[in-house]
Amino acid sequence: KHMRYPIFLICCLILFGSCQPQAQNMPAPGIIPEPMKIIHAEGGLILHSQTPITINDPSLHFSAAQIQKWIGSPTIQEGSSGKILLKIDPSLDSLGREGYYLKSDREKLLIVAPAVEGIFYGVQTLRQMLPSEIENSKVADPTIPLTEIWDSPRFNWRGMHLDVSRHFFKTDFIKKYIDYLALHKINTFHWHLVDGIGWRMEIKSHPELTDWGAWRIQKEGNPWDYFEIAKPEDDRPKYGGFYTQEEVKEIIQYAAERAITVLPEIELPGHSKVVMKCFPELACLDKNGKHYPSTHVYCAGNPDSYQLLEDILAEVCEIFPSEYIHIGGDEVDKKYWKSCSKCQRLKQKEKLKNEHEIQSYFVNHFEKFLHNKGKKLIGWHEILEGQLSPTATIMYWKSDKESKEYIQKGHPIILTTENKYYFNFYQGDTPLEPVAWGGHTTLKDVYQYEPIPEGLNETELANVLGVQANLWTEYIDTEALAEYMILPRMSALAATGWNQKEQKDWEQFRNKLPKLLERYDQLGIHYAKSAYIPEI
Ligand code: TNX
Repeated sequence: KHMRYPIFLICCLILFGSCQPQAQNMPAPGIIPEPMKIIHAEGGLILHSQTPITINDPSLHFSAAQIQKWIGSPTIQEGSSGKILLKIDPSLDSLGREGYYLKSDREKLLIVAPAVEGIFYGVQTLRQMLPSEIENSKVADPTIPLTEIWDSPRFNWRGMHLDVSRHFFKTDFIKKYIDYLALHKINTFHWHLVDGIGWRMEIKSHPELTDWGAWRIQKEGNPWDYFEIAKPEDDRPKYGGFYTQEEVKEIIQYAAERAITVLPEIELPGHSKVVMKCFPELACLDKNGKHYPSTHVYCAGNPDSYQLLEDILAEVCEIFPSEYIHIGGDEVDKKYWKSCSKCQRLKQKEKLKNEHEIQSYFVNHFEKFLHNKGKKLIGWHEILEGQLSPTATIMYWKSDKESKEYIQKGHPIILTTENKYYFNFYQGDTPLEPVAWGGHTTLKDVYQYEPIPEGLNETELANVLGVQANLWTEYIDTEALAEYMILPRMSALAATGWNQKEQKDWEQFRNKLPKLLERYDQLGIHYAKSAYIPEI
């Protein structure tokens, strides 16, 4: 009779055990970009929705709130131990500000990093370990694989650009765009706010800039044809928009929470057609001493050009906390300077040898100006023509074939190599794709591109700050099309920005991608399905 009790007990235990949720074995997490080192163990950890999230520093609140949203934890509390713990620990300094350590065992989940950025990236890794449904709605008690991860990026600069000048994209979309960057651990959003016929940022000292530059005459037809600048007094239907300074601050804050720096670009001295419409007296003088009616270049011999740009940049520096300000500097048509008496006088006075040196004079003026405001200057690589200050940073945008030559010029450099990182290029079979500008760069081309050429010495290698892709929007007039052009190619850029050269593996990446695409589906992203052909 006594024997019955143990049997009864065992039965109870078995029954109780089967009521308890048991974590299943989980497949390897398949994270993009692949973490630096990952050890995958058998089994899984259930993240119970009743479990509070513990943080050891108030700056981690945003990351904790993301997890809370995904799994529905009731509270975020401060402390230094817990079943879901985010912890800043300066002793992990060797991982760098963006590095982190993540461990999930049968008991708990720990993400520890030397800085808030690393914690954010640890949480983005966790995100990809959770079911993709979390992107849409809370998933109670999800199971994550048991893993140990040590992670840290290859490049400090992992950028993504968006041209909002050719077509305006609303604040809500800019936030979505920033969300996409965050998911891929991209840390810089290059906001191309100004170009030929578009001026998108409110400048309080010169409201004319947006009065003219934010609007064009509404037109049916091809997106690249919406080129008629609307005069402020024109009462035909207008197309466009601009960001108020309040909205700009909101975007900067939104990005900062996601470990993203916003780099503003104000184009000078070229690509400024609408500025010349708005301030015709800043155009160069023709042979007859009259201002050119239609140029896109500031007159370098007119002190008012410098004054206007200083007023603008002063406001930009005030608002943007970024270390750098981008001043454009690409594709300046110097023929206007050549024929302009004011520019020629400047050339003589400053003993400038040619028009390239006028360009450097112009750029160096603003480098000093920015420097006095505590900022560093970035320009497209054309600013190297002439005598440039050695502290200026270059964004290189020509083909990968010549990038070595530019890296060796000795300036800090970011590679946005046109034939690999222009996401306005076609990505699939041309006849089947929406009309695009430029060449053809597939997902595989982006992934397999190694941005550092062979044969550089240590100093030259140290010049390379990192990589960035650009989205020029002459042909891209809708949010859906912008998403289509950047995704999934941005996941391949992210891999190059994050992973060491030896770690990259196309087969592995290709096999992991469908999981990320599921996440895009949950997020409702209009990504290019055509870009992913499993067998290629
Ligand atoms: C050149 S690339 C530009 C952009 C255009 C792009 C495509 C670069 C620095 N400048 O202003 O959008 O070509 O047309």
